[in-house]
Amino acid sequence: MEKGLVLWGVRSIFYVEDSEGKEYKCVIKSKRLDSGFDLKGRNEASPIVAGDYVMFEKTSCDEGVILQRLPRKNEFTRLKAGGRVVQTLVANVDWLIVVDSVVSPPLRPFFIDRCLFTADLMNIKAMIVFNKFDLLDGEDPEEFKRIRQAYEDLGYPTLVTSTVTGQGIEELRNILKDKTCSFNGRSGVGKSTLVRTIDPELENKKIQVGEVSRKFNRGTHTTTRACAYRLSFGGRIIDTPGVREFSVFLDKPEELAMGFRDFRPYCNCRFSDCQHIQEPDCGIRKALEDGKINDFRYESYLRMRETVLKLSDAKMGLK
Ligand SMILES: Nc1nc2c(ncn2[C@@H]2O[C@H](COP(=O)(O)OP(=O)(O)OP(=O)(O)O)[C@@H](O)[C@H]2O)c(=O)[nH]1
Ligand SMILES: [Mg+2]
Ligand SMILES: [Zn+2]
Repeated sequence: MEKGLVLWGVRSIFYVEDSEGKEYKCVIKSKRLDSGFDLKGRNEASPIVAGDYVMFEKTSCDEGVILQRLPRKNEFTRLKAGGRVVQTLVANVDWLIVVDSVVSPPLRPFFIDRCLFTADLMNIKAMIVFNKFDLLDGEDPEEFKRIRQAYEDLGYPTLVTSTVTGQGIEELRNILKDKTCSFNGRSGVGKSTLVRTIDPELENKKIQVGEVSRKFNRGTHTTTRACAYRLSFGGRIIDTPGVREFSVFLDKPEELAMGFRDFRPYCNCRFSDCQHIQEPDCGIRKALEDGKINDFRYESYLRMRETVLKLSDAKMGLK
């Protein structure tokens, strides 16, 4: 039995790399592998994901059996299927890199905020890459600058990149070097293109990139499974499939505000169960009026609250 790293998996087959960098096509030994994750009555999409360390046994020169999943340092998890399924997208990363595009598909801070919220909840360091900066030509960069600065002020490092002009690519390489990071974000923002641009030596991996649909101005879900790549300059990058919906793994809406870094100092409302909507003496609304909380962050809070309410209703329906 030896330790291996899960590079990618599809259904019940997982590709595991041994300490010498050799890949083995593995299955899980028992029918169920205890994940140890508190699922709160939900199902889990897969107990093993890219970035997991496992104990496995080689059964031939390129096949093996997974016996155990080792404890995770962290995991990036969302709810899907109307809140009934817990899906871990990636595990054991040093940095979660939320990728969004500034244009096409248009920038969506509320999506970034869901990822950042989850990263904070799961104790993962997170940063933001704003890709496709070449397309910002002629657009209003003031609004973008304001949003970027807001994230910097919150303590999330940001980087502007373009795979067309090469802007920010060298900086990105320096960030990734000798670490394990993952690219997460919506479909079509350029995660896979960034992987290919960062390390041209991955050419033989034939990483697919897709078009952005003209009709809907969104990606076409080209990458279908998370995959860890070894970078030739040191480190690993995990490319993940773009997700359309990202619901936070949280049951109670009243826990939501505390998960927003910028809200925390102002959670001193008159009512301890304040929802920060229209209650009197609400610390959050006051901070919003005083300009201490950004309007787009409050907007994200409202949207996430709606989702959490809807999903906890759906979960009630299950019982
Ligand atoms: N103009 C411009 N286009 C880019 C840039 N980066 C990526 N693209 C284009 O964006 C489209 C989508 O890129 P992908 O890399 O497939 O996006 P993805 O985030 O991996 O999408 P999924 O795999 O579906 O999650 C492709 O047509 C890329 O050529 C960029 O910096 N500038
Ligand atoms: Mg992709
Ligand atoms: Zn309040």
